[in-house]
Amino acid sequence: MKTSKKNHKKEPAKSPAMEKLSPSTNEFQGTDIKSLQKSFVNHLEYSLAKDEYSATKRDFFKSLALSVRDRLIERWIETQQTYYREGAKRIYYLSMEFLLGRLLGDAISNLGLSRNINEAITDLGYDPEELMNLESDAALGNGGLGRLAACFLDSMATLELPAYGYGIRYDYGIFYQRILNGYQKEYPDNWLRYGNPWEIERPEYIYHIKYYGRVNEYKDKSGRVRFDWADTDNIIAMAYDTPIPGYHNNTVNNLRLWAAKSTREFNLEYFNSGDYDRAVEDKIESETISKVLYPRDDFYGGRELRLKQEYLLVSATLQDIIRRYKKTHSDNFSLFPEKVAIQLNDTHPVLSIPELMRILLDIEGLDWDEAWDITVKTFGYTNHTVMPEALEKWKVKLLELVLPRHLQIIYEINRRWLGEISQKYPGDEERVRTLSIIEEGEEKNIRMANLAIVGSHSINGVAALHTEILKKDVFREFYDYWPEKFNNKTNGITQRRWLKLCNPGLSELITEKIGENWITNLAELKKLENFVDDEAFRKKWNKVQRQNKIRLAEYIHRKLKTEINTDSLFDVQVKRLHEYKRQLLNALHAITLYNRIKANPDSEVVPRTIIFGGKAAPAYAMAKLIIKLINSIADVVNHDDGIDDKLKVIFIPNYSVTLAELIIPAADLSEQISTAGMEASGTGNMKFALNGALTVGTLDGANIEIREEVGEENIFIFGLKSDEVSRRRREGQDPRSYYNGNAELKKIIEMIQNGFFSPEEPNLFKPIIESLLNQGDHYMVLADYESYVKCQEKISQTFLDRDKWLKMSILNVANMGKFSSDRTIKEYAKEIWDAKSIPIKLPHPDL
Ligand code: NBG
Repeated sequence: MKTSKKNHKKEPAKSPAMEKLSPSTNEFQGTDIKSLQKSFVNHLEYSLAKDEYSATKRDFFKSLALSVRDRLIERWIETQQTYYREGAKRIYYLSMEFLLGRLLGDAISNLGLSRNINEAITDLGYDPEELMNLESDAALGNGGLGRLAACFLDSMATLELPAYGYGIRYDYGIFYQRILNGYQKEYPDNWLRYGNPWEIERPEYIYHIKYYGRVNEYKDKSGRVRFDWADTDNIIAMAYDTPIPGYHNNTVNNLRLWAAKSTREFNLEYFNSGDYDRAVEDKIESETISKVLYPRDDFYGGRELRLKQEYLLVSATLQDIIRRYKKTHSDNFSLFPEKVAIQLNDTHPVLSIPELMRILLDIEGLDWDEAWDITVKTFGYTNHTVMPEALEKWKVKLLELVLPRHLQIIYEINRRWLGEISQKYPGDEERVRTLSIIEEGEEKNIRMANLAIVGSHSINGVAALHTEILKKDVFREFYDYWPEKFNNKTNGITQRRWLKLCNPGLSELITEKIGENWITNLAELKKLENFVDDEAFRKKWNKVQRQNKIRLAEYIHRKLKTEINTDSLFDVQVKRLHEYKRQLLNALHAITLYNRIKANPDSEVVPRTIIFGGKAAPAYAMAKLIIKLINSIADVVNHDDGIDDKLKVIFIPNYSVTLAELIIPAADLSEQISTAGMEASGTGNMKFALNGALTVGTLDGANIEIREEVGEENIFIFGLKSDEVSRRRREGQDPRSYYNGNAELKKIIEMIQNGFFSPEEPNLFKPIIESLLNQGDHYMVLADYESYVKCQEKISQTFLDRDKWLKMSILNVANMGKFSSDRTIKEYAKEIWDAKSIPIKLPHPDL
């Protein structure tokens, strides 16, 4: 930032001209209604060049966003200056994904401007909510991992931690999903089409990023062997900054996203010889590096472009971190780990480890041992999945081509590491093979998780069970060697977005009873337990939930033209489509209910609306087929006159952060039914429970800890446990025995198999049946079917007792304190980063 270039030890002197414009007289800063209106009108005219006749609704949204952004700027600058002045230890959160969603509502709420903005805009004759709905989602992430990063940014700013997010500014975020004829179709998410009012372009922060080339060895003046990475193809990384305000404080942290730019607009040689196309080709090729987010989570693809993306993030970020460090410490790197903590969000940014080594060795001239000591003390690594297909490996051949110096460094790290363990375990070759960073074989691979563990001082899982699985199974040998490096940090969510913002009705009701401290201290919710037996309170709770259900029903009606029964049990599963998340099990249950109603048309049933939402990776054929199956079931069920409004199946297209904010507060039941041992944590589970939905779930991920908090009488648990799943997988199971042993299940499978749901294409769902019956049913869908259906029966019975259900709902909310990302971040700050809060004082506190 410009101001930070000044001498940060003194208050920067203001020129007389600046003095005149100082914020205390600056109308753009005022938070009263008149000043807000003035800002709004000024932006419309002077930033957007529109008048009341030519302005579109989107212009009004933009003017509003820019007016709110103005109110962040002074705090933003002051925050950065304070960090310099105080010599703060900085936290850097490196992530290939930030699933931010919309930012306007969040900024308004965190600034405490909700009431005044509402009045100001309404008074001008516009509907603030309508304007806010015009903001497009910043959807630079796939699912839980990206949303977690966004929740963490909010918590770090609220806790006044000197933190920076670093990521990639993809031109296209996660694809837009439409459902056509029951099939998922992907469309580009052109989220920047109308500009992005939040980001500030920083052409002054550009860095060269090198690829390819070769490594030259030479001797420096003192005769030491050094390495130089030369003849590289270069591109430029350019910074775009987004302000991240804390809640009701003066902290505004920075999220810096990198875009790839060509080093030159044109290749002049081609241009001069008349080959215009060729001349721009280079530029286009360089800039594709930050074009698009890879739409797979829990899966690693091994593509060259993805490797280049990862290195773009890593190289630009480390150059930026070191530039900032040197401003205060010049080239004294011994203090680096005391001033810098870097958290690696999964293995995606793990090239940071050899990159920091390269900078310290080749550029700064440190020797290996010193550089390595600094590196290990600086990095922490968070693992987010145990699925083998998700653990990144890069082909040695590819690395050798794209990042030859890094490959050398990784080899040297591994040589020293293997030396260390061979000493500890002489002759134990099997163990050495497992611990090696290099996977031997026909094609050699670099195992990025192993590199992460060796190069970090902390390795954490994201829920208690997950961390145990890492220690006992996935990284067992590492845990044996370094038990002290491993720790758990159970995920959390920010209550500012996931209760206050998305569920204003419930928030107000809660605040009315227990005050508003829960907004920054979620444990306060415990006080709600005092009102469980208060009938009037329960009535109000019920009313809020009803209104949320009506709001969702209206959306579904508008979008899908399907009428749903708002008295029915809203049974919701929204999340990425994955076999391990078992949307299929839920679909089998839907068919079960359908068959039961058909068999006994006159019997009383608890009406249900089963709602699905979620994207399947475009290349994940099985997940896409499951979407088609759900929509085919919906087609049959929703058009069957005999079913009436006893059962509806709904697939809401294009699940996103913004849709989550609409759907989650309307749920009665939250489906968290992954195969035990496979969902590292889950965070949707927390969002639903915080909004009063009851959970049906397996003992997986954070479900286990949710059960601990809310009590087993307030959650519906079913199914195999994770050790039972492992045992069956080890010893083999016979999925057919479940099929033969349960007549209802058998009938369902046969219906799918015989084309009941796909009469035009009877074999359409064969791959699903094959995976269940003939390929071992890896995800234990059949094994868990019976226990799931029984559990669902109990849920329906409970739903009939409205009072009981409401009490359970209140008790769930009351006991969600643990699952605030504020709690998670405090643990990271204390146990991994050793970082302290730095409150920001504004130079003009009276504003
Ligand atoms: C996901 C897990 C979730 C977990 C989030 C956030 C990846 C690789 N992992 O269970 O599947 O809640 O990470 O930790 O996206």
